[in-house]
Amino acid sequence: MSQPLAHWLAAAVANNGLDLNLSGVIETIAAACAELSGILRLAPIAGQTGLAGHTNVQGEAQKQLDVISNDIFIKHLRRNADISILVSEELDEALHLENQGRFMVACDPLDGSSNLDTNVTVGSIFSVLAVDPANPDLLQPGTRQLAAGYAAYGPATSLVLTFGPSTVCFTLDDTGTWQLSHDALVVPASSGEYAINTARERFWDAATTDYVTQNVAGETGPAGKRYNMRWVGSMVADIHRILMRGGIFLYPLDSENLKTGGRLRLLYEANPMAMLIEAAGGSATTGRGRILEVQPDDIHQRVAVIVGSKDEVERVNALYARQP
Ligand code: P6P
Repeated sequence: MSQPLAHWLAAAVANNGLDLNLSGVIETIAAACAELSGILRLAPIAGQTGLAGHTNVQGEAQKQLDVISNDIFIKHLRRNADISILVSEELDEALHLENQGRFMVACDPLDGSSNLDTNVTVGSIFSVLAVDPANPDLLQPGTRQLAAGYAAYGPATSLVLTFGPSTVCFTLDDTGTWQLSHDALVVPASSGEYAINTARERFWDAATTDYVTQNVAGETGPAGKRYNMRWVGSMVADIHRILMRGGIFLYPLDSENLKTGGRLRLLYEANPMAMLIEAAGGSATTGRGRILEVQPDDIHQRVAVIVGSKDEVERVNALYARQP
């Protein structure tokens, strides 16, 4: 099956009407991720897994590699004349590149970086939207994404990508080439695996509490089957598992994060993951509506994220529907 990303994109342009410039944007992002992969593999030796000594717009302590990753994305994106805007988790404001291109990239250059010093899988998450460079609309709902994806820096380095109709996966080979490894990922509708940070149980709303309680009850409870729980603390790792074998990932609104609108960011975490999961046959909700239909009001807006196997997401939605 292996087929280089460049060949796969060229075939999509030739046979499926993929916009040539959009395919170029993906090649640019893929090159940034390939460069970052090489740096991450050697970071412990280079002494780069520590703190950078300042905080980002999210109020989070930045790691050296957060800054390095963001700089790598800026370097690569600036070289592509079709990309005029970068929204990054690591930048307070949108960065207007010197280009007059008609594409905007929203990204989390290194998601899960708090895991770096423990060598856990981390990732780069990205979303591509169309903009008028003269008057760019930064606050578009996820339904307007042209492409979305992530790189997962784990035992293998994966690039998972969608333009809408399907979700595909490439793996970085030892020559630095992305090779097609999965040509159509499908999230099974049913699953016995859920991912949530159970240390937050005291903050949960009734719907979340009921859902987890039902899962813990297993065969003897209303779910009527046994569940297992996984929580990596790195969204890319959890979502990759769900795309590979099913499951559900929950970071709901709770009594503590309610004041900030949730934990995960809409433009460059929730929306791209929602597009990937839906393109693979799964569902993506805030508990009160489809993630992709949320109208952003800020580039760093946070939102509740409940995504994965359709049957599981529907159980959660039914519990929210009963909640006042
Ligand atoms: P918690 C990493 O910081 C992140 O943004 C996601 O990758 C991850 O799923 C989540 O936060 C983990 O949050 O509250 O469990 O540390």
